[in-house]
Amino acid sequence: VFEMMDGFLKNDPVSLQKDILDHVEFTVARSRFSFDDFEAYQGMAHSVRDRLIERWHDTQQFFKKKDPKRLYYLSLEFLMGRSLSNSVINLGVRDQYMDALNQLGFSFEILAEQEGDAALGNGGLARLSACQMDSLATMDFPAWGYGLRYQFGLFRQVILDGFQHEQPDYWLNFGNPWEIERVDVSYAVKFYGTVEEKSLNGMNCKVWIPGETVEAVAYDNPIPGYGTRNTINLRLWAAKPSGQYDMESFGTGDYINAVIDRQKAETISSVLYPDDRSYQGKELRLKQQYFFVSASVQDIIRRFKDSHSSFDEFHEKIALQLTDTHPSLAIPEVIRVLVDEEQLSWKEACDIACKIFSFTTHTVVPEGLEKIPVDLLGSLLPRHLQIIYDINFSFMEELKQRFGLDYNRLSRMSIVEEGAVKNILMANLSMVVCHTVNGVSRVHLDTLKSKVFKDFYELWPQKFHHKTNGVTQRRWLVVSNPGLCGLISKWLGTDSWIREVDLLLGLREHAENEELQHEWRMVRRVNKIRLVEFIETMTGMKVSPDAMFDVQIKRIHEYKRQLLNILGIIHRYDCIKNMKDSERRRVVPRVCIIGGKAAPGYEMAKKIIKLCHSVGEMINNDPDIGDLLKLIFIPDYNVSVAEIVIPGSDLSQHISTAGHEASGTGSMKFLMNGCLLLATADGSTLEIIEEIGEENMFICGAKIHEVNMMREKGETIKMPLELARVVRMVRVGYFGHEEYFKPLCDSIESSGDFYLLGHDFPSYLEAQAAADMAFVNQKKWTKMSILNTAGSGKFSSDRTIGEYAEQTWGVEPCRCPF
Ligand code: 26M
Repeated sequence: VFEMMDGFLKNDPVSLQKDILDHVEFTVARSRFSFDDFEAYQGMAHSVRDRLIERWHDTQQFFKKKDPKRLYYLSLEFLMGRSLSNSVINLGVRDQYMDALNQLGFSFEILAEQEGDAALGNGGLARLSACQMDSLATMDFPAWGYGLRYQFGLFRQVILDGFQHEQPDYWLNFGNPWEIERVDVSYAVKFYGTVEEKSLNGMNCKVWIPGETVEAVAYDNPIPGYGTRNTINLRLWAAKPSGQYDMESFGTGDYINAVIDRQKAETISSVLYPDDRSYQGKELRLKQQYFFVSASVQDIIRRFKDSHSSFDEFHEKIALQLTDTHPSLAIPEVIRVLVDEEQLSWKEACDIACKIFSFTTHTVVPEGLEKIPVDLLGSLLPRHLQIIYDINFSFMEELKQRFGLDYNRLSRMSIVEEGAVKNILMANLSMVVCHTVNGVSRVHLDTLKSKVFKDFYELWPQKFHHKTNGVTQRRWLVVSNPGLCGLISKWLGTDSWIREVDLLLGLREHAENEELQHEWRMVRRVNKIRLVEFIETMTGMKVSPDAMFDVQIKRIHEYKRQLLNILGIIHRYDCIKNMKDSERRRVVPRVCIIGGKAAPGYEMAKKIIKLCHSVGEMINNDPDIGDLLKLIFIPDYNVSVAEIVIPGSDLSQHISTAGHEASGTGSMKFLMNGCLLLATADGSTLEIIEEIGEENMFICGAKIHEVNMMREKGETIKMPLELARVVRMVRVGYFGHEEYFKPLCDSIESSGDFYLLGHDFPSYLEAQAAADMAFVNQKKWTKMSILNTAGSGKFSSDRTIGEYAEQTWGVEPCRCPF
């Protein structure tokens, strides 16, 4: 069926056309003479898939031959979004496919929109994992990702009467051309049971007699690099009933029930937990974590043993990166396999574990750290609990040696938290065993050292590092903003910045060039019009592209302060209402856009969404206001929505209470796309200020040390009048639902204003006014916009991954020849 050249699939438009049609006929099973957009998408996707598989094979064979140190990237969440555009761009065959499709009478853009998002994650952490996979592939690192193949990804958000409702995400219902099912790659994962002591060759051994077995089946997702043949693997595990034991059935009823019972095994990988805040001690979540970890560790050890006869070289060939503590059961699992199954000594196993594991934490608050009730762990994984106790015993001995009998310190640092319910603290376990812990921005590392992990920092300062997050310019510029991309390449005289992002700096010298400025505005205008059309489709609202598009899109959280944004909008509305006509003529028209999901159990976040709708309802229908102000809530925010919204935004908000956002990666995507930032000095925005200068941003709010001081002193400030006024409007029911909104008002006025909206409101309004002023001067604005893109190089995940590879993992590129 395939047209080959030199043993490779051919990529000229004629071959691609034939290929697409063959897939429409034989894979999709439609007539090659009559098929719709979705079928065309499927045909094309399968043709792209063939090319991915081709390179994936070559890469894996090459890695096998070279046997370099490999990185295994373990994450319970990956937010991959769509794959079609990204794949053809990274494979370098976009133009050829466009030609092929045009000749068939289809449009590439329309086909790309047929694809649904792969949303196997919640937010920042999960999208970071996806960006890092792209960089690992592009930079030729011998890496593998491991994750869970949830049957239901992050819930779909439906808004009814302004309230969020959650619906299941049936992302696999129409098939998934981007995965390869490996029925032959599967492992037994065991749960429950007991541990017995046995004597083996005179040695005292622990034997785990499990009570339940579930099968983990591999699904491989090829990740193509850009400008390289390298295509790495993201292996996701799905749970299936184990085929290990034949069922004893007595009569039909038992047989039927036995089959139904076994089918329940599949629930383990059925649904993603939609909370990106805290651990809740749920058994199913713990099962997911161990299921994923156990399958991955078995796979890694099997691959190692394929080409090595002892474990001497294990740590020289393998680095295991834990994305937060979610996969940290990998630590006792590796030790268990080495000791119980491979007969290594306890010391040998622990030494290996200490050399291969590193972890990155993505939280700032101690409440965000993961805890597992000892009873739960002991019943689900009895042997692992023993191993954790043994690790803790040695660790406590080490601490006593070092600090003497300082019981307070011992209890603070213990992996076992004593109390009414005993817990295992996964962060402490990770701290003890991992050779490195990374923060996700410089200030995040400071917080880890001085607060969350203070004791551990005193003990092991050399373990603490940071790798400021980054995002991939392939997805966030090349895929999502082709217009700007073309313009950048034209003015730099090269498209090499797609692999070497620092070249973007070259735009600086042209920032005031009128021709570039004009073209820059034109491209941005086209993107805004695309966003206008998208808003109309999603919400039925018509907005004007002449207005300033002011955007805040991210998960809804109190600390991210969407409430501050909405209260600011009410203030703006109130001001405009009270203006004379002459003043109104000077108002800069704004379209305020908010989007994001609230965790289903997070009541305050859900109230913020409703408030946004109620305020929007009033403002958008006020004939007094017209186009001067609009408030739009974009429903069901996800990766592909971000790809449309970010390139079309003028101003974006990143206004977390200082000290609460570990990093934040949305800001980086806006920065690259030439959108200006209105931000507090927190997480990554502090480093953005260093790159582009304070004069090119709108900064507001308390600084981190001020927040800390105010909290320590329990200082309460007097509510600023402007804030008191807008809160009052909400309180007295100006926007309806006064009972429902009361807790929001109370959080500011009666419960100590933990997130400091009162303190930050005046400077927030000032920053907003400064943005208005700047927008009036389009020359100045465009210059700032160009400087944003020019200064965004540091925030590429290529830089982040380069640092991890060199400083944390010790892995080197391994480039498959073309
Ligand atoms: C935990 C237990 C049960 C279910 C879900 C969770 C859980 C899942 C995701 C908890 C937290 C999760 O993610 C946290 C997260 O996304 N953190 C963000 O990470 C980004 C990448 O480093 C940073 O840029 C953000 O600042 C940080 O909030």
